[in-house]
Amino acid sequence: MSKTSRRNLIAGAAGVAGATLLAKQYDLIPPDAAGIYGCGHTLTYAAQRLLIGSANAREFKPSQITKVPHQKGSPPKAPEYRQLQANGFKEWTLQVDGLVASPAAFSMDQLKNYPKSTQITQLICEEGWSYIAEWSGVPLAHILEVAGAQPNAKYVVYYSMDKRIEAIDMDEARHPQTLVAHCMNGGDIPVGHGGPLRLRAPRQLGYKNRKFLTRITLAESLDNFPMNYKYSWYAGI
Ligand SMILES: Nc1nc2c(c(=O)[nH]1)N[C@H]1C(S)=C(S)[C@@H](COP(=O)(O)O)O[C@H]1N2
Ligand SMILES: [Mo]
Repeated sequence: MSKTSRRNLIAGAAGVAGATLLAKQYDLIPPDAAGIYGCGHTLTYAAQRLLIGSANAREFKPSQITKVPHQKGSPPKAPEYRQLQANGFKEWTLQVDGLVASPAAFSMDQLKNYPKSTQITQLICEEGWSYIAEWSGVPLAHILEVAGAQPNAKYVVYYSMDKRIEAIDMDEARHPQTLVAHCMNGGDIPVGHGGPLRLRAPRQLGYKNRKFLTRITLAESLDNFPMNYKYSWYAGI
């Protein structure tokens, strides 16, 4: 987008209606735009996407890693999870489907053999706490490439063993810091932090960083997914 169009959008922000129109023009209407908070969600998403673009989340030094990181919630109660855990998560798979050329189930071994990226980043919960940790895993962009993401895919919807569902747009999905993480602080991801597999999107708030990742579906729209919009769909920091 040109500098002029950016300026236009920012100027438009003075009037919500104007900004919403411009956001629409640039395809920056978030999927939870409807309802009372709609205008606010649209402004946050459009403004962040245009101003921040592909900026990286801040990275930290090893000495800054939090000694005892906060663990939120408990591991999935499903017997299936316990069985997989008892076998060292060797049988865990990541299903990739939807708008891809080759739907597939990736094993942990396969994922561990893909290119690996490491980052020391902060996980920030909307409740007001945070921690810094090292994460390693496969860039989600690589998995999208292997599976053959179709050009009409607009969202990556993801599922976890505890049935929670989340989604990010393709910009976030292809951002080099967005990982399908299988390592935390140099070892396997502990169960308390989402082992064996977690979506790590350090530019997004905690709740977008789903633990116990089981499935990724590419979609053109979120209309037919049971999304939970308790929090804003776009959680850029
Ligand atoms: N599957 C799953 N992932 C989840 C959650 C959850 O309840 N289930 N909670 C989210 C929220 S709100 C936060 S803040 C982080 C907390 O991660 P932590 O336990 O590593 O601190 O996990 C996120 N990922
Ligand atoms: Mo959170």
